[in-house]
Amino acid sequence: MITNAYLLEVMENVKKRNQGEPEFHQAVAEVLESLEPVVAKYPEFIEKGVIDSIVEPERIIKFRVPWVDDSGKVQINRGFRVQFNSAIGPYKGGLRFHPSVNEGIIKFLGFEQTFKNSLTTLPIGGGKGGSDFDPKGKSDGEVMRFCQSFMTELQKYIGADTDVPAGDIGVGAREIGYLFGQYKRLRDEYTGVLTGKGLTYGGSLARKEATGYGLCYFTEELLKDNGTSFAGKTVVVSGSGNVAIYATEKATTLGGKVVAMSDSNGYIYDKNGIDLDTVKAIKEGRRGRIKEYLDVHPEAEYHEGCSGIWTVKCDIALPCATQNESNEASAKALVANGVLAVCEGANMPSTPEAIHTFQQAGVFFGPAKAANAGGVATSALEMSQNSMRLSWSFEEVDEKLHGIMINIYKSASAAAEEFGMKGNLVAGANIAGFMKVARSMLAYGVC
Ligand code: NDP
Ligand code: 2IT
Repeated sequence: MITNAYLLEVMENVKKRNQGEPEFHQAVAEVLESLEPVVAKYPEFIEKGVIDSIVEPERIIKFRVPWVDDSGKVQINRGFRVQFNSAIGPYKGGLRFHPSVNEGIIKFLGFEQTFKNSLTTLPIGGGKGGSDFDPKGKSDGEVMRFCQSFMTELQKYIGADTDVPAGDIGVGAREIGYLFGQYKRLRDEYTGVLTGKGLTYGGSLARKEATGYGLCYFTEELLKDNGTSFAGKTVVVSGSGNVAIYATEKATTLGGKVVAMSDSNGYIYDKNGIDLDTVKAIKEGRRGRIKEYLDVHPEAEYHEGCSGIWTVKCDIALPCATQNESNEASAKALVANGVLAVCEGANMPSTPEAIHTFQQAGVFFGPAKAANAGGVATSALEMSQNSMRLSWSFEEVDEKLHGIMINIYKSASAAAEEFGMKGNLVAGANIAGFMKVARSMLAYGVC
């Protein structure tokens, strides 16, 4: 709960100014609460207007995206780019294509991205974008026409030194290819304007794996600091997209056994451990549904509905699907089943009540901003390679990613301790991410 009168007023203003955007309010409330001891120690962040500024996006771009479907009908979607904060570098953050996308969702993601990107220690500001377009069930031609139309408008506002989008839900290698191709065509420019690109046209090795691998490197460090590891642990991973697949791969390599995964229809449970090649063939190969896993592994179980996955007994839970996918009831079920650690691969997958439940029960909790920062960190490494016009080996990128994730754990952990909240990585990540952005904003004066 926020108690500082000034921070309470900032929160009220955020609610007034951003009505009907509960996810954005949720993300801001969590950060402001974490900042209470920071503004007590450094009142200049209030006096010089940094707190008021940091909750207001620098720019919001909203546009119409017209495209023609396979039957010849004109379809209209809405596109967004929220350029949240450029204090420490060009806006950086993914694009999400999902029917649930609206301005509030993109704002919450752009806000969180600002602190996450700061935690990586790399020079990237915060931004996010997307559309309410649903790539599910669309042909490649429809997705291409949509992406080309989306980029025709977005290209006016982005650039390698201005704003560098990437993937998120519903935006993977296929979409990035269409988007980059259209940018290049319109601007006649071959620069690192997007990340997550294909390896033949400027992509970085290990970017595809980076969020999931980074999540497990972070989790391993948290476990190590508490005298344990992935070895021999039972793991549940929600989702079965980019983050979930590579989290499952790395958790398995580190000695864990992943027994459940999901999509928005339901979850699979395989007591023998998930066969990831089958999941990759279904999801990366043919964009199928997770229940098709049973066609290959009839001994596994499929359950309709996605929240049931949190009732599966496990030592480590890695939510990797979407925001607020784990609520108080899910958290209580995990705690009752003896969960040891919960680390967030998705952005804001746990509700505030779920986080409270984990913290009260002494569960090691790794918040999204810190735990899933490996994807954007590796995007920044892709930007470095593009600027140099050179590329690093998989091992080189993976080693840098590993070092970055260890460092993020350490700085979140140290910040929590410094401000009297030892072990509270939610507060630690928010504070550590805030300090660099806030000090830069102070240096710029009012701007
Ligand atoms: P993908 O599109 O590759 O996969 C998303 C997965 O989550 C799918 O299994 C999808 O199921 C499921 N999902 C999506 N929306 C919902 C929903 N409303 N309810 C239930 N399940 C849902 O996306 P990513 O793996 O890239 O992203 C997953 C999460 O990780 C997101 O929160 C994203 O913001 C975050 N993230 C991603 C990064 C990246 O580099 N890609 C970096 C850091 C965070 P279905 O197929 O049925 O829709
Ligand atoms: O939420 C995220 O950090 C991402 N979707 C990745 C953003 C990026 O620019 O790589």
